[in-house]
Amino acid sequence: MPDHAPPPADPSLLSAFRDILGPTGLLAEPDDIAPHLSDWRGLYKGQAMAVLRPASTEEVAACVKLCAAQGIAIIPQGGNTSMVGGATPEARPRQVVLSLARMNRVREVDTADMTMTVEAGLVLARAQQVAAEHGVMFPLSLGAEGTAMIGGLLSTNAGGNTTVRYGNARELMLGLEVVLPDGSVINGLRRLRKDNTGYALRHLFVGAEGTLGIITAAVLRLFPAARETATALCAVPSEDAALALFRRFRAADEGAVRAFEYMSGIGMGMVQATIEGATLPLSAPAEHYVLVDLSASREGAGLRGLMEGVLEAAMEAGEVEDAALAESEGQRAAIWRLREEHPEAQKRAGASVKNDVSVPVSAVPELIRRASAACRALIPGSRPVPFGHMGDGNIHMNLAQPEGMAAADFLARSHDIMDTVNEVVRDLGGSFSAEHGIGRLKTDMMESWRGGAELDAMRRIKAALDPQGIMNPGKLLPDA
Ligand code: FAD
Ligand code: 2HG
Ligand code: ZN
Repeated sequence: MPDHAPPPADPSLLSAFRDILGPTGLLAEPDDIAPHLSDWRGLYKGQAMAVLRPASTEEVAACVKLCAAQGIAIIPQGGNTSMVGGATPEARPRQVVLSLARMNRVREVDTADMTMTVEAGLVLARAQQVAAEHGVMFPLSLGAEGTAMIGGLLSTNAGGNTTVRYGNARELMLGLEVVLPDGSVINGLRRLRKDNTGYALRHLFVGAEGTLGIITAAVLRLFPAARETATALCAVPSEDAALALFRRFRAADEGAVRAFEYMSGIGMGMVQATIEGATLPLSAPAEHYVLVDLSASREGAGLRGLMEGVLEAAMEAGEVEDAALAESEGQRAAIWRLREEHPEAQKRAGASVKNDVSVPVSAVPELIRRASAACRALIPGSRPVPFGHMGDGNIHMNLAQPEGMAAADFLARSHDIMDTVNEVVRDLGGSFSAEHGIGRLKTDMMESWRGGAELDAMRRIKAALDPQGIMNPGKLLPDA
């Protein structure tokens, strides 16, 4: 049986789901189910007897009740852009994928309270667009924003490019509606900035990766729209210079920095080699790059002057070799494209191992240097491709296969590579899981990073809310 073939379906069960969901709410044919059974990188494959596509919270609750009564596992799925196989079912019998894609309504936008109440299946780019139509902004921003959904973003506590200014998904959420593993519903769609009524249960579900319940709707925070921006791509001589530049901008006007992203020469080379129309707006390639994005909610904020002033001082200090300032929205988008195409370029350039790690911001240069050297020593010819959110300490310390090596041979070393990077991360007081989550990829690392009382408390929370273990089995927590 191929990996993605569903186990023999129980017709009476399927018809019970169909009664709840209607004919368009249930996928049971192998060809229809297949796209939901693997991840975007094609690293994981699993099985499911059906894909449930509820259109309302009531339908989600009814499906979950039925699953709980029948002991059927549920894999919640949003845009399926997880980097860690979090939304991909395992090869277990008796499980369903529950897709939130049809729950994509904006229930309310309130520009007095600066909140937006949306359903879990709303795609992030659409949330941004709706906010803009109301003259405000939803600031979460990442490469997968055209596909990733609010429920998935909250369930992974996604970070992205703007964490340095606005925080992670958690900081952008005020209230949640959640269907618990027994089918009961927590209606916590409150839009309060202060709400200390007992345990902050809403925060338990953020970053829980679908292991504690299903987020069906959320109250999100809105912000004033950006009325002025300034964006630059800088060539810098070293990782230390990149950090020094960040400190310069922070000292000049911390509130203006919307994103501060690091890229390596190798990564930029891959983007130029594999992505059509990706052109470097600088006179020569460099070993290190930084993308600085400034924004202000008021016109006449003088961001261009701020950008030029800081870059001039940095050039005098030898921290910047060359810089290109965007002169139009088109140029700004072109600079951002060089950054956002890094994951796709890596995918096209062959096999790679991802290490989504974080360290204190001050330790980023040392992380990049030490982890790169350790990886090269482990696999001669391999190419470190560190890039990411330098301003918040989160670097994607990825490793690309040596040219000419068989992808399978390289991927067989994945855990050695992750261990090698993580050793440096641990030494620098960092985390092995910064913004993508644990998913299927990293469960076996939980014991050594969060063992003892911390992991024990997590297990007890899981057992209390999901005693049957039906919510997204095999993810986040290692098997006891
Ligand atoms: P899915 O992949 O469908 O699911 C993710 C997890 O959440 C799974 O465990 C799933 O079971 C669970 N889940 C989904 N919906 C629900 C729900 N309603 N209730 C309960 N559990 C649920 N991530 C970042 O943090 N920062 C980035 O900069 C970033 N850039 C990316 C760029 C690219 C090109 C790609 C492909 C991915 C990127 N990601 C990034 C990773 C990914 O987009 C995020 O993890 C995102 O939050 C996943 O959203 P999703 O809707 O696709 O969720
Ligand atoms: C990004 O920042 C994403 O582009 C993806 O988090 C990182 O591909 C990666 O490793
Ligand atoms: Zn990232």
